[in-house]
Amino acid sequence: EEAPKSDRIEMKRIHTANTPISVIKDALERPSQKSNEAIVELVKPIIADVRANGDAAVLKYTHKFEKATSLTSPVLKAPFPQHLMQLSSDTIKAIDVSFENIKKFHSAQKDDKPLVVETMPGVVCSRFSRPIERVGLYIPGGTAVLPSTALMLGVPAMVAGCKRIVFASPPRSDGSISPEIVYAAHKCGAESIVLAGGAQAVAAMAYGTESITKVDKILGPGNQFVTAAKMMVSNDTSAGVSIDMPAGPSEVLVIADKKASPAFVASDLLSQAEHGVDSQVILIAVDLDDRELAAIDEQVHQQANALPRVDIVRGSIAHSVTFVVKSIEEAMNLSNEYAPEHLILQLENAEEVVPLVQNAGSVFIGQWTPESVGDYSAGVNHSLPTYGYAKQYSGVNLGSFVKHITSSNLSAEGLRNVSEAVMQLAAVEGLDAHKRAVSIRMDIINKS
Ligand code: HSO
Ligand code: ZN
Repeated sequence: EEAPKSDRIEMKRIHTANTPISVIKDALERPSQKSNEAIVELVKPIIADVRANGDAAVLKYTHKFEKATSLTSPVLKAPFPQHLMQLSSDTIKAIDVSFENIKKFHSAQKDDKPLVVETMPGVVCSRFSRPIERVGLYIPGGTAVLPSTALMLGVPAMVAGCKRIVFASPPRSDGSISPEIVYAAHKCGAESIVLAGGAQAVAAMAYGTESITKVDKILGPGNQFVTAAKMMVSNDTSAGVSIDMPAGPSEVLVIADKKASPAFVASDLLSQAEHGVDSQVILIAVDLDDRELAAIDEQVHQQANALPRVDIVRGSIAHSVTFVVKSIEEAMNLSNEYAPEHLILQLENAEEVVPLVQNAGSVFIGQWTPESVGDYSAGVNHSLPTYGYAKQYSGVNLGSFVKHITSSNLSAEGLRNVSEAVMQLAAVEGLDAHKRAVSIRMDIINKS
């Protein structure tokens, strides 16, 4: 049965060949976010309250926002009781398989051998990494529970060797936390789970409370309150805390050619569209004709209507768009300009196109690689830059949990070799003590 026209779940379509650049640029804009200032005004007093009143303030906000009025402690400490991680064996298996793959891929990113370079004879520079000691990992609540996000943050923290791993996630109204998240936290060696969400959770981890560990870095996606709070605490030098990256709504860009299966293409678009009404999905169709485009539209409509989250999809599809372009090069130019969080290449020669990728969080290559595999189990991380930040940020990776320390080690010969350069530059800068620290040693070396 044909749905009435107005109920059609359909992306708008733009043929780039007969469309002004300004219209194309507009269509590539992200849906606008609520004004940042309004959010900051809401978040500020919450952060101040948690900072001043610790556990009591955190609990107060959890009672208020999560309606978890029975909760008497804002934190669940390890070892987590078995009855809080009761799961079906299928779910345990799924988490275990994903855990192992994520662990394998992130372990391969280790650089625990120091990098050593002799820049001049006797001048040895080196760089070595150390884990960030205490990390706070935020797992959003909201319309879907996301134990996969707990793995994407917890596994690299564990692999990196972070000493203290703290999770935070808003509890359900009965005060409990989903057993999948508790199990993931257990597998990653977390010391505790903060039972709070929003700005209050971020503030608690940034400053610490009587029962919540102060951390050195806070990672993880969240709504605009979480993002605003992360930005604010990372700007407060007295907190001494850093963050991963600004997070926005999820997005995918699919590039498809004539050979791509309309059903596959639609399923990929919808898997991102179901995340939230503010999600954005973009299709770039390379040289498809009207009949081929209609086949994809039809699949989007049919598959969307069969989804439990069809109402969310309706919202996100409303601000999503199909571009019809003439060539792969044109498609890649648009994609690089948009800098998608996820880029799916449903192209016959997908692998050959990868060198043209300049800006993207994570790439899914060929028809057998739906984004879902990366969201859960392939091993790559799903915590990725959104909102165009793929132009300058990497997704979460092992490096997000370590820092690098450099060292220099000079012999007398090395100091001799570099001394003139140092003393001359110190003189240019008028910093005599710097110069003397070299000359005082050179006097000794020259005497011997
Ligand atoms: N695609 C989401 C991650 C996710 N998907 C979690 C399912 N669960 C943002 O990259
Ligand atoms: Zn997803």
